[in-house]
Amino acid sequence: MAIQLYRILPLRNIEVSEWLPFLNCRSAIFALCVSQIRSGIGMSISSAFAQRLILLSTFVVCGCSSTEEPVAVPSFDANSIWSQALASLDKDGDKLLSEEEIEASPSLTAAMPTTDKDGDKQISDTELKQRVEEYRDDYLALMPFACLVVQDGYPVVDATVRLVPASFMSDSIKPAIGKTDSEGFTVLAINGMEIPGVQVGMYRVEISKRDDGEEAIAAQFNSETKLGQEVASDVEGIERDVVFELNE
Ligand SMILES: [Ca+2]
Ligand SMILES: [Ca+2]
Repeated sequence: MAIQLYRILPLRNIEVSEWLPFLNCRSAIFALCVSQIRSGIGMSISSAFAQRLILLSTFVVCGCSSTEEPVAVPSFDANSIWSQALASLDKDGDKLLSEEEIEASPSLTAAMPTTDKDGDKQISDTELKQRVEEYRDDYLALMPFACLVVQDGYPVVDATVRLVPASFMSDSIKPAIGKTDSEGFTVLAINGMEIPGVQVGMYRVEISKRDDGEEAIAAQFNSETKLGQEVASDVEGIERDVVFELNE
């Protein structure tokens, strides 16, 4: 019998009602184990309540049958990730990632506050491996991730937001995608998944919008993106909507 664990960090506009139909349709037996809930869950939760709540619950789904592959907790191989990071970023071959080398990776740049443990603006093997161990300790299959896309103070409507795993993590985690609504807001999901949520890890962010077949957003936000995002339970501000400002 397959058993999966989904620990869920709710964000604004993500309602429990969005998750329950998914879980019901794929579960012969459905058990909802609520831990660390400070008050009750209805079929929906208010925005304010969702914002205040840090760690909601553990869903245990047993006996699933579905054509959709279940989302497993990623298995991060720290040694492999470090080797791949060196191969793509360590240009001078000193087995240390310098500030200049890190600049080439928007995903690692975004993760510096949590990964650069000694604050010297460089990343050593110990630091990256420790961060990967922390991802493993999170033990999350999915984390809700919501964002706003803004340009010159206005929402960017109908833009596609992609979280693309860092090249050195592409074996461990999957890309996620979302499309902004009339408020420039979107909740991301792994490509092809109905259930919202993304995997813990480091991503570059690509934001694209087609107008008459032409890319309407500057290359520095898509094909040559400088945007990055780390997803993990201890990333500052992750429990709120992340704001991407497309100011050139
Ligand atoms: Ca180096
Ligand atoms: Ca360091």
